[in-house]
Amino acid sequence: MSRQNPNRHDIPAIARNFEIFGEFLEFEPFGNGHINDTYAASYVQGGAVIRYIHQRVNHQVFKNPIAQMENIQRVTAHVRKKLRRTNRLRSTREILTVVSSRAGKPYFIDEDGNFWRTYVLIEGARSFDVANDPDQAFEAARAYGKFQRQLVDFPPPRLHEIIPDFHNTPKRVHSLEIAIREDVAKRVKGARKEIEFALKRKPSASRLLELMHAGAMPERVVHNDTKFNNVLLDDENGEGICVVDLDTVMPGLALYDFGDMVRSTTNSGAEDERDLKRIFMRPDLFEALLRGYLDEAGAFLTDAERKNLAFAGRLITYEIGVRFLTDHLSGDVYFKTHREGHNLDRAHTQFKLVESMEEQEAEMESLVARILKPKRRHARAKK
Ligand code: ADP
Ligand code: GN1
Ligand code: MG
Repeated sequence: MSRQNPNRHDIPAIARNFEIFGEFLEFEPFGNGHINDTYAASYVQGGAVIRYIHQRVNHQVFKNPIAQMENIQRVTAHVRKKLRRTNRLRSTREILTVVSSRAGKPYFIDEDGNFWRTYVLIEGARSFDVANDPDQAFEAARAYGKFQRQLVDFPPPRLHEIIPDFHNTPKRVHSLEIAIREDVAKRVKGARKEIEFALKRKPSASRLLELMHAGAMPERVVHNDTKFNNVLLDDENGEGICVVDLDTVMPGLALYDFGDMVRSTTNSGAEDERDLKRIFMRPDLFEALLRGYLDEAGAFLTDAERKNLAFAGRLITYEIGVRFLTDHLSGDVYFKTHREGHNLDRAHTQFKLVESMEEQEAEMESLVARILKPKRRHARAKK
């Protein structure tokens, strides 16, 4: 099992390698991400306490952190330029800010070969693992939609593909099949039902890729990891103010982002809830996501993208379920786990959610159709 041990890293020593002025006060592990080791550290600068995020990049997952930081810097610079034009005060609150190392690099490599980066910590806002109400879902989706919109005119060269085939669902299923065949952790026997569920749905795994290859869906610069807890909501007014976790920002489909919003936000329970009776797709949250996302992305989405909004939710939920199941069968080597069978529980929950979306397919599609329908102007109102 992989766990985060807060004493594992000498954060004050790491922190000294970044361009931060003032006295180091304290640090604590931060957030609930499944991949990196994230810490919030406080400093006293000129009499005020200022916080930064220090983050160890998981280099097992991200094999080329230098290319990753290049992507992150280009993307954040592009968005910041736009923010500055409208409101300079928001330019370090609505997009991540990378803090340079003392050597002038956007990262620092420690003596154990760990790769560290530092961000300005965005204050007065937080992320949630589970959405409480439609307002939160709306705000999160609007923030992710806005992020895509801000990147619609992102200039060449093409961003590095940080993890190739990250959302290639058929390849994810293929990796599952390999894990079943190899059965390295001897867990196949205990996961028969989940395996059967996953393999039965293999035929629909390639729909979005086929549309992309047919030219109906454009490649865009997208976030690729639009989990509900990767967006910060303002403490005071609940507004979705900043999208974080830019590790996987790279070329992809707009619907990968919408799909993962649906997976992580419309769930009636936690991602790893064990009591499956509590898991279903909440249509009120789905509707809020649609409205929030389309508020920003409605202006640029193609017809094929619009028509597949509901399908994308089911596909990405299935895909992440397949990934959790694969990791379980491989002995928990990718996602952080905090208990025995954690990845299997997560897979279980994702598949229950897929089932709930299958049952509510007609309702989801009609919600999409209703929201996309152009508002009819009252003939006389114009006179
Ligand atoms: P992981 O890749 O492991 O998911 P994240 O980059 O998402 O790591 O960081 C983990 C959590 O830390 C996020 O979900 C968010 O709550 C918080 N976080 C990350 N960066 C910032 C930041 N700059 N300001 C405030 N909170 C942040
Ligand atoms: C990981 O990093 P985090 O916790 O935001 C994963 C996503 C999965 C998600 C499932 C780089 O996201 O792809 O959808 O867990 N990130 C990576 O909760 O693999
Ligand atoms: Mg995250």
